[in-house]
Amino acid sequence: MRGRGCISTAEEDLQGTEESEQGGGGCSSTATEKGKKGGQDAQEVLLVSIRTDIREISELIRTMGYRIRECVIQKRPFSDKKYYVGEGKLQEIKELIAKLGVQRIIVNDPLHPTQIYYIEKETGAQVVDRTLLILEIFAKNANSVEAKLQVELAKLQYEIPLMREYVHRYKTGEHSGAYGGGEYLVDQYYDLIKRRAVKIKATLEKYRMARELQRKRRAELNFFTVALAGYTNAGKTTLMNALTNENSLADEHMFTTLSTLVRKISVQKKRYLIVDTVGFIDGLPLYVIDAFRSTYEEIYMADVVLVLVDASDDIPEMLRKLNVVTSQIKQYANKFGGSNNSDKKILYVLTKIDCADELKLQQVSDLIERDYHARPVLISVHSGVGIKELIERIDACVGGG
Ligand SMILES: Nc1nc2c(ncn2[C@@H]2O[C@H](COP(=O)(O)OP(=O)(O)OP(=O)(O)O)[C@@H](O)[C@H]2O)c(=O)[nH]1
Ligand SMILES: [Mg+2]
Repeated sequence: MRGRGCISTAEEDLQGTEESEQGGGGCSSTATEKGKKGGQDAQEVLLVSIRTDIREISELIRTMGYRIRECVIQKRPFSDKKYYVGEGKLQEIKELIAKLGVQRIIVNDPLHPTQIYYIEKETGAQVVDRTLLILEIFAKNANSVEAKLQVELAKLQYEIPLMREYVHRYKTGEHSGAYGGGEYLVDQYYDLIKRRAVKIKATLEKYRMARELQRKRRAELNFFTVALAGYTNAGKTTLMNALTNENSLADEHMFTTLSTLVRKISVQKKRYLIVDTVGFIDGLPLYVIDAFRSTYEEIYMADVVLVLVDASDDIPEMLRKLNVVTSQIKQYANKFGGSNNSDKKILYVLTKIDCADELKLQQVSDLIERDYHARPVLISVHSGVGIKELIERIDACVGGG
């Protein structure tokens, strides 16, 4: 096999979920997540892109613990159907791979299985497209049984069309060797991953139902739920820690948080549950969002959603990320939440304002007000600015103040 198989034997019980509603107390994820981040040898990779903006993919590569040895950029309006880049560029890549001894190519876009097949066939290197890179980061950071199953399901959904491509090439005689077990075994493996996906879906549905019950219980106990949403690395966990005296892992890497964490706070005699969960990113395929449905639902179903925007980014980047987050929330709230979500209260929050000058904050606030009809709250957790106002705004949202 090509070594992409991701069928695991993760325990399928409803124990080990990371969620906890205890006030204070340690977050069991912290140590595990820290442990997983350290000590990984930097594997060298070749980055290939048809766009010049490689900031985000470079960040993802760093987060995964890889090191970019060389970067090949061929500016094109759309990718080549077979090789992603043109044939001439592919030759260049082939020579580079041989010269540098690099075994992985990271591609700055999601690829079609046919493209993966042909690039791997030509170069002999393993191709990791943007989607798989994100899934690898998810796999590295998943620390609860539920998160592990969600990642496994997403990886299987990624794998199935790729398998289909390889099976097709194998059966037409175009590909040999990789599936040394023969046609029968290939079919068997294909069936196995499909069956495994069905089984995981059923288990995840149980988790989802359990969360739904939990939400009902919280509502009956008059808790207001405040979800922290935002692009990955926006500063959600840092804010969660500040609001709840928690000490969850927050760092400069992407997708540090993958499991949901719920903590109680009380404000003006009202009881709130603050929910920190997985971040958003551009271009995440639907099946990944679907696999993480129970997790993202914590955002869609909250009474108030804080949409965090990282003010240390430049203005176009802030608006791009904000657009990704709000359109994904809208899209999936409609899909999963029905009409309940039409009156959801969203508060826009510019975070890390200690890293931005007055003029930039003024300009981006005006743009957000123009496009989203609400003035953002400006905060810096590091300096403490704006936190009091944020709490007041949350309280006002649920009918207080
Ligand atoms: N300067 C500054 N940095 C901040 C502030 N808030 C968060 N950060 C930094 O931003 C980085 C990301 O913070 P996190 O809280 O991990 O962000 P997140 O949104 O939870 O990220 P993921 O869980 O990876 O999606 C960390 O290095 C934080 O120290 C702030 O107010 N000012
Ligand atoms: Mg986080």
